[in-house]
Amino acid sequence: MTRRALITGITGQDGSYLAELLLEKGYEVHGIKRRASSFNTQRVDHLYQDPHLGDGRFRLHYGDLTDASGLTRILAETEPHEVYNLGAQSHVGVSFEAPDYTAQVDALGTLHLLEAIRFLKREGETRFYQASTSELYGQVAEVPQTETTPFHPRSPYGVAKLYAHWITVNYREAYGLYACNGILFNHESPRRGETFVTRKITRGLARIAQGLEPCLYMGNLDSLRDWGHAKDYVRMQWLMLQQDAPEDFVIATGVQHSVRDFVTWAATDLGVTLRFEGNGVEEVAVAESVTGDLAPGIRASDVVLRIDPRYFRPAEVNTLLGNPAKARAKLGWSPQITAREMCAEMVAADLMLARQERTAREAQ
Ligand code: NDP
Ligand code: GDR
Repeated sequence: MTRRALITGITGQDGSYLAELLLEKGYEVHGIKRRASSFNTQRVDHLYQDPHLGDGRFRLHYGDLTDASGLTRILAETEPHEVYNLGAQSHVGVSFEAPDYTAQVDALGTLHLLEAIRFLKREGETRFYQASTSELYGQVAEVPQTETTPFHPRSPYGVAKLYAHWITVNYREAYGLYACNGILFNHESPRRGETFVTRKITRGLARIAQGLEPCLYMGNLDSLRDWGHAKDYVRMQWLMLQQDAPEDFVIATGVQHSVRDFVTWAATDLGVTLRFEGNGVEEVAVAESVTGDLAPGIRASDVVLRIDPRYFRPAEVNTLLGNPAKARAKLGWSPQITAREMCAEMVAADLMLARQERTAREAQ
């Protein structure tokens, strides 16, 4: 029998990789996309087949996590065996500017899905995966963080996700739903949204290297994160729903780096050695030497990075480091791609895009 999955957030980074993985495994994949005034399906366009021509195993439905009745209808129509709730207002910085909306989508959106699953009672089990986050730890009380580390979120995003986390646990305990949380640490890829720090760095420096922009403006360079690759992490999302009993798992690499490290790596991959000068908001990064075959952007002695206080957050999560021991022991999972390798992949992808844009501009 063909298994059916429903993915919210299918147009996002993780949703696109998870859809690919499930299609490879033979699933029928249904995804929820939001109505937007311009195209927002670029990350999954390569999966789309004309339902009249292809095998129709990939289908998109209009919906929104704030629209409970719409979600219930989609669940009733698609009758999924597995629901992956990846949809969210997922930007921590933006959540300070849109706290109410973030709560509606990230907290109540999760409740809407759980309620729909509980009421519809598909014949056989509907398993539920919740995209929980290391942002729950916030002001960390323990290093490294495990499934039992206390939570202290530091943003409206983190607090909304805390509700989503506990309502998932609650529906498991109260109604016996197969529902679990993947507490995922930061994971990135060439498909990462352009305003998250890793992609902002690889895209920004690649554009400077191609002469498309003069300078990259950043926030807190001292922030420490445990970065993995999204492809490794979606494998875990699927594995968590294949167990005999539902459980929550931390997914992380167990290795930590600073934002400044990531800037240095990306510059190195572009053939640029950086020197950091100054302190706090006065800090800048200067290109000390340039060896790459670059045109016509960075020259030695150019300032390529400046601090802009607007990118500091009202409350920061300074350090996160996960311990994935439980996932390793129980699910046999370990990440295959290091943060350094991932940075090189992201730089190569962004350099290609920047080169294409420069060529297009020159042709005008
Ligand atoms: P993205 O920001 O790339 O994708 C978010 C997805 O949610 C997009 O498809 C977006 O649609 C959709 N979405 C946003 N608002 C709504 C809404 N109101 N109704 C329906 N869908 C909506 O996130 P990621 O792929 O990086 O992350 C996936 C999930 O994992 C998120 O829940 C995130 O919070 C969580 N997470 C991510 C981590 C990471 O490091 N990437 C780590 C831990 C947790 P659109 O394309 O139209 O904007
Ligand atoms: P995060 O990711 O907040 O950890 O949330 P992000 O990449 O936005 O920030 C990581 C760290 O970098 C610092 N930083 C900057 N961040 C951004 N976005 N832009 C900047 O210019 C900048 N300069 C420094 C931040 O202050 C922060 O400390 C991500 C999201 O994917 C969440 O959805 C997910 O839950 C968590 O990861 C785990």
